[in-house]
Amino acid sequence: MSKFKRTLITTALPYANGPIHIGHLAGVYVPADIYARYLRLKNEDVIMIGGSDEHGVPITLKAKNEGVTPQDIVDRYHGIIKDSFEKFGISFDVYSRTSAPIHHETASEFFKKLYDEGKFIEQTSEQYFDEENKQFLADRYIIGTCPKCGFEKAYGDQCESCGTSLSPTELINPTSTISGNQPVLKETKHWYLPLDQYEPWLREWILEGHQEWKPNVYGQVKSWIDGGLQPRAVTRDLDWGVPVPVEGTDGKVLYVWFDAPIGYISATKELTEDWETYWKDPETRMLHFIGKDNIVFHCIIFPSMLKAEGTFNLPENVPANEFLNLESDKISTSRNWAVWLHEYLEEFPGKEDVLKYVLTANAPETKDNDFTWKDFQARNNNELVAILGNFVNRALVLTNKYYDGAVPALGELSDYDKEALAEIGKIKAEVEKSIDNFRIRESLKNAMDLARLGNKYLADEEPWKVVKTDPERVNTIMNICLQITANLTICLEPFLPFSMDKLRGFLNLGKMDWEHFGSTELLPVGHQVNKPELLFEKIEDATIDAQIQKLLDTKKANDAANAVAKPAKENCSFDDFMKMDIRTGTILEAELVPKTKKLLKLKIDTGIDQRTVVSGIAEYYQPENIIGKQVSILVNLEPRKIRGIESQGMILMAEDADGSLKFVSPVDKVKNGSEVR
Ligand code: B3M
Ligand code: ZN
Repeated sequence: MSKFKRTLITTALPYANGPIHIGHLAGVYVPADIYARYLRLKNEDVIMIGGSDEHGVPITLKAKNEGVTPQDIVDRYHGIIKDSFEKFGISFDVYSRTSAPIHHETASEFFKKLYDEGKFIEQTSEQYFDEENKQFLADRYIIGTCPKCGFEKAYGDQCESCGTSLSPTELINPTSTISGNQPVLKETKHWYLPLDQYEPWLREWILEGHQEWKPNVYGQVKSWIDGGLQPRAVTRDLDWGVPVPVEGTDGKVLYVWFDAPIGYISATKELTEDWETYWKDPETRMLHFIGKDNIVFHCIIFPSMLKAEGTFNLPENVPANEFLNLESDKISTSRNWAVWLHEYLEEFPGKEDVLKYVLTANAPETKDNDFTWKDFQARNNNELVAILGNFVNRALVLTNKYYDGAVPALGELSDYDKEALAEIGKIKAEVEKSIDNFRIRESLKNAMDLARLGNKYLADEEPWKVVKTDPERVNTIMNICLQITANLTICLEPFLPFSMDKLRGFLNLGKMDWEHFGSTELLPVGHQVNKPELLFEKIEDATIDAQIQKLLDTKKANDAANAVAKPAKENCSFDDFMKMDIRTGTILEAELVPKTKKLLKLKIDTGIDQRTVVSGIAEYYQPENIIGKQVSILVNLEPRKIRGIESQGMILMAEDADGSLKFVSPVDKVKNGSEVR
């Protein structure tokens, strides 16, 4: 492995202010996990670091909205996130959190060292201050009118209506969301990392020294550097975070993007006393797995911090991914447009590998990609079931049938046999080449070629026919199929760890290192295999339709929440209004109008009489649930025939934003026949 003896893999620390979704998994954790498992199979020295990012303003805002402490929030989501990772088999060597004392200590020391060595510049600026609550306001705590589009609830850092980035002082009529008052500008002192001073070094280190980085990463870094780097504040006025370790700085904490990457160091300390070997020995290779929105922090800011500190290694590569969309729409927590991992785990038990497979096969490595449920189903049914599952199942079933499960001996090899066996080694080389270059998506395709090879070989050789004419020949065919199957357990282990574990169980085989991949003698003659179960099962249309419906419901709910009330109709005269005779009445009977889905036939006690009304509410109310309900009814509407029934009046309904109908009833019971005016 060239000049490196070991690898430190870091994975972006998810914010502990919500659960995680498929976008996180596809962009960061699945590729990192595949890579780490691959290195472990090669017996390399590797550790994979993860943890929750538990500081930052969004967490304090959420806590405030819910009336709980920030610690309550991060405890809740750290638990949910950690649990989802475990169940998906993301193989962290440590999963830590930035509210841990070891992290506070580590981040604090790191800052102090740079501070003592004069690596920061001190700068005083004016920032908004809430006088009532005696606190400086983070950008997100200030709302006001957007100077660009006039939206009245723009945040201090961004207008969510037109997307413009803002600074708080650009807002018209700024208001503190804490007190509701107008904040005042007040001087405050902060420490800045002078990134401008690191620019020449960054150019040399990345733009010249790391041209092998992925084009999306390299390109983004280059455009940041070419745009000119500015000093970056590394402290904030906030009461949640790592306190600034300097006298007289009460109410100030380290900026979340200063402390979070140091979280990788703290987590390593939590894992091993030997943490310095992983961070400082030049023979350690550090890799940051992240999503594209984190590139500047991992390629420019954190390396500059490490450079300033002086004793740490720099990342050797940052294989950042683009974004995953969901059914052609950007994944969004606030719009609930996501496939949440904790929900998937409940709805698709035992199918963790399937999701990992689909997310890898469709990984947003070089461009944004789209997750669709139809594609999920197709990849499961046409690839995992029809190719991989089908091949190994037939290989094992036939071995049990012809040989009672004992591996038969190879006979004389045909050219085709030799070709098939040689192909195993070639596939291994392909997988290695792509995975070593962080082309994980391609490496999965290469790995699946082994299953394709097996499937094709078996279909071409047709042992179930040959057995009738040349049973000796079948020994060779089945031996080759079984050797391919055994190789699959190594080849696909990094990608489908739960399934390969199962397959090893069917084969009655232990876990093998990567170096054995390619051998055509993994299963000795006479080795006893077990009866197989299905490795993957078909996913039916109904299951997929239910998921699609769930998303449609989300869309509908979002549309409803965003809908604005229709403008008022033209004025009518008081006399016109008084022509309508609206009364209260009680539903006495209700039944579905035969052969319809929407109509109910109701019998209403109007106080004046009992009459029949046909109403289009059957989608919203069950007949048996509305008997005895008091409603409002227009009693002097001309009778109309609906489906052959004379309807004498109209029940008043309020139409909700999603189109559903609700009764307009008196809040307190009144006498039937009371006039509604
Ligand atoms: N929590 C941002 C994010 O989740 C941030 C990553 C920190 S990595 C040190 O996108
Ligand atoms: Zn705007």
